[in-house]
Parts: sequence; C-alpha cells; structure tokens
Amino acid sequence: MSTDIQSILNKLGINASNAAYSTGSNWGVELNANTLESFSPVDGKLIASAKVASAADYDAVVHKAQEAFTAWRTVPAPKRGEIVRQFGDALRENKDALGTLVSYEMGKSLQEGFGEVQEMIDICDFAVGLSRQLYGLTMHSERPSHRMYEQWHPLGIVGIISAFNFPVAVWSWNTALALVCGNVCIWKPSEKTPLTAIACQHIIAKVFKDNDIAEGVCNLVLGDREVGELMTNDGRIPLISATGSTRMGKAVGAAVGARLGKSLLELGGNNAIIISEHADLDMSLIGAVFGAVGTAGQRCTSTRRLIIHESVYDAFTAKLVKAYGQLRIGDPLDQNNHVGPLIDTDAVAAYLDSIAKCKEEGGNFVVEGGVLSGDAYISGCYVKPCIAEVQNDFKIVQHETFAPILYLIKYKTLDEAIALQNAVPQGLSSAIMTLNLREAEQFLSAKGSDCGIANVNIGTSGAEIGGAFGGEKETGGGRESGSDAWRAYMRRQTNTINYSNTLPLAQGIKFDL
Ligand code: UN1
Repeated sequence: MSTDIQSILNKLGINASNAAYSTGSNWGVELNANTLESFSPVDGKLIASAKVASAADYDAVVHKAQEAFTAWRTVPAPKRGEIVRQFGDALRENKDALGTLVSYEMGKSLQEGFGEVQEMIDICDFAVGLSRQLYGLTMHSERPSHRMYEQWHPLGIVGIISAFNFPVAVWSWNTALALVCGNVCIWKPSEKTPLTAIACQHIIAKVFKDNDIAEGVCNLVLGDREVGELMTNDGRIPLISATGSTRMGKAVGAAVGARLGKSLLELGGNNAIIISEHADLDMSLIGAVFGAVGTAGQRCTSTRRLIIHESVYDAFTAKLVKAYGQLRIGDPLDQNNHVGPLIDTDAVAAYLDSIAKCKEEGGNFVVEGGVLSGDAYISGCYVKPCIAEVQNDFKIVQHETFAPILYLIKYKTLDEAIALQNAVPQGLSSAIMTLNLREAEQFLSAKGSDCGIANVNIGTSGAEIGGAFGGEKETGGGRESGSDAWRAYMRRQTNTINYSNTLPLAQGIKFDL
C-alpha cells in the first residue's frame, strides 16, 4: 500500500492500544478486560485496538458530562457557535488524514472518505449560523397587558449511537447541532470503527482545551451493545440519537420510550429510483450506479431498487450491465477503483445469503455476484456488485441488505410505479428520473413518494446537510442535520408574563377572593 497509514495514525493521535473512554483531553486509563480490535477491510490487517468501557467507566463519563452541562448551558449560543466554527477549521486541517482513515478503517472509497469529512465541515458551518438563529415565536395574549412567547433551552446530555457506514459524519451532524443548542454529548461509535471515533475525539478535544473549556462537553465511550444499553436505559440522558438497523432502532425506541425519554432514529432504507419513459437515460445511469455501488451499497440511502418503465426497460438494463462490466473493484485508497470492500466477512455472508434467497424466490441475475479472491482481495471482504430482475413483493426485496445488490422491477403506469416504490416497510429516500413536469410533481405530491427524502433527476444517496435528513415508517421518523432539525435537541418553554396590576384568568374564568 502506498498510503502511509502509520503516519496518519500518529497525526490523529491513535496508539496501538487505546483507552476505553474520553471526557475531552482526559482518556480513561483503567485497563479493562475486554478489547475491541479494529481490522481494516481493505487488507485484513489489525490497525489498532481499544479498550471497552465498563459500567463504572460509563458512569464516570456521565458524571463528568452532567457537571460540564451546568457551565456549557450558560455560555451564550453564538459563543458556542464560535467553538463549533473552530472545530470546523480543525476538520479542514485534518481532512486528508481523517478522510484517509475513514477509507482505511471502513472501506469506502477515498473520494467518499473525503466527502464524509466535507459533510462534517458543512454541518459545522451550518451550526455556526444556527447559533444565532435558535428562534422561538411570540404570540398575542388574550389577556390585557400580558406577553406570551416561547423559548428553546438545551436538553442536557445527548447520547449519540452511530453506525459503521458513516463513522464520523453522522456523529458530527448530531454534535454540531447539539453543541450550539447548549447540550453536552456522549458518543458511542460502532464497535467496527472505533479508531475514526478516537481521531475525532482528539480533534474536538483540542478545540475545547485551546479555549479553556472544562472537560466533559464532548465525550467518547467505546464499547458494544452493552454500553449502548446502558445509555438507552439511562434516565440521565434525555435524548438518544441512534443510527443503525431497524432491528436496533426498535430496541432503542422501546427502551427510551419506556422511560419517556426522547429518541431520534435514523434506521434502514429500501430506496428506489423510478426510471420513467421520459428520463434522460445517461443521467439516470450515473444516479443509479453511484446509488447502488457507492460505499459498496452500505449507505442507508443506497439505491436498492430500480423501478423502470417497460418501454425503456431493455435499453436501460443493457446500459446498466455494460456499466457494471466497467466497475473497478479493489483497494479504496487507490482512486482508480470505484468499489471497495464490505465492512467485514459477516457482511459478506449476509450478501451471499441475500443472493441465495433472491434466487430461491425466482430472481434472475443479469449481473452475477460473488466474492473476489486473490492477493488484491486478501481481507475476504470484496464482493461483486450484482443486479437481479425481481418482483417487488419478494421477501428479500422487502428487506434491506447492506451490500451492492440492485433489484430491477418493471412498470407500466406512474401510479403503479409510485405504489411499488411505497410498497416496502422502510421510507427513507426515493427518486424519479423524468423530464416530464407532471410526473415529477405527482411523485412529490401527497399521493406520491411516502419517503422522508424525494428527489427528481438525482439519485437516492448523497443528500446535502442543509435539508432535514431522515425517513418515515421503519426508518424511524427522526430528522437530523439541516432545516429545523435542531428543535429535537432542545426543549420548548412557553412563557406568559403579566405586566398589569391585576391577575385576570384565561378563558374569562372569575375567581374573586
Ligand atoms: C447514512 O447512510 O447513514 O445522503 C447517511 C447520504 C449521506 C448520508 C448518509 N449524505 O447518502
């Protein structure tokens, strides 16, 4: 490998063996029994290891966070924004190193690794402006000489549980917003990508230290499901923001709901692009192929289904098959390659299992899948993106497989295409490729796509941070990132102030003493 990973690890403060938690500049020193080992899916090598936080470690972090909150909530929001501005600058300085580590630890292409860090920088810029725009409404009171308004206050500790596929960007969407809103954060990253999380923690901790802000505003806790369960059941954490599978989200939602906490869930997608008879097929090809094979099909926004009009079905399928024949699969750090590895061999097993199930149900593979072998694929995590002709109601098509498997479905009328697009349990992202205004507007209307994201002449993945990001149905209903998603990180308080000499009751009620 030409990239010098060791110097990148050194630059980002990652040792061969790392502590289980951090409250900022302080890293837990307790040597716990359990260790997380991070192997690169790129070449199968052990990159470094980290300890797993114990329940006691976790508790120490929560105490630190509670203490930090008492001070952080009193810092004026624009001043908190200034800290986030500096964090964005620190990310700019570290973009190459962090983007490369994302690519090496997670396996996405280097371009996408850099794109992920850019997404972090973008949300910082957004949050800086937001820090001066945490607006509440004012209302007219029904009583004379009374004033009513609402204001937004921070919640306290925001627990962030993130997934391996966007190991750093999703954390920063949550963190940048949570911080300007006056919250403190505890982050449990995926156990599959602890090192990129450690790198981020070093970067943000330095910003806090340089500004003489006490420990505990941004905290990291490494661990597996048990640590996640400590967080979801913990009444000291008013908001849990969790990204991952629908199965995981149902468990998180139930645990947080049982204690009447708030949860913000970003779960599975089963995203489709409708390729209309009025589509620009060349543009559609780029959207479809990037959507299906980008991040090796491991985005929650990845394109899983193409719903293609019968009149262009054969022509578009031929284009797809040709394009798949040109895909270069291999080391994601080599920018000549389009597709890197899956995250691990469990993901490879799930990919193979889905292909087998699809065949059992009658799927017809027009591009065959398979696992690649040989020296260039030594990790055993490289698979061939594949394409199958299916029916939308196949069980496997209803299920989200985190792998580059693309399903083709034929349609006759737009109503039918929209019904097919909506006929899955998930509701994250959707798109239509058409140059016909009536079709586009119907797709976006109340009788169109039922997803949180609906695009025209753009694929399903690659949303910008400025919009609210999230989806309906089994995607969990949460909205993160832009627009007014910040409200989820705050509590609303309605204030009524009486500046008269009497105390009139609302609704005209008489109560004289
Ligand atoms: C995810 O896959 O969890 O829209 C997030 C996109 C990216 C974010 C994906 N901006 O594809």
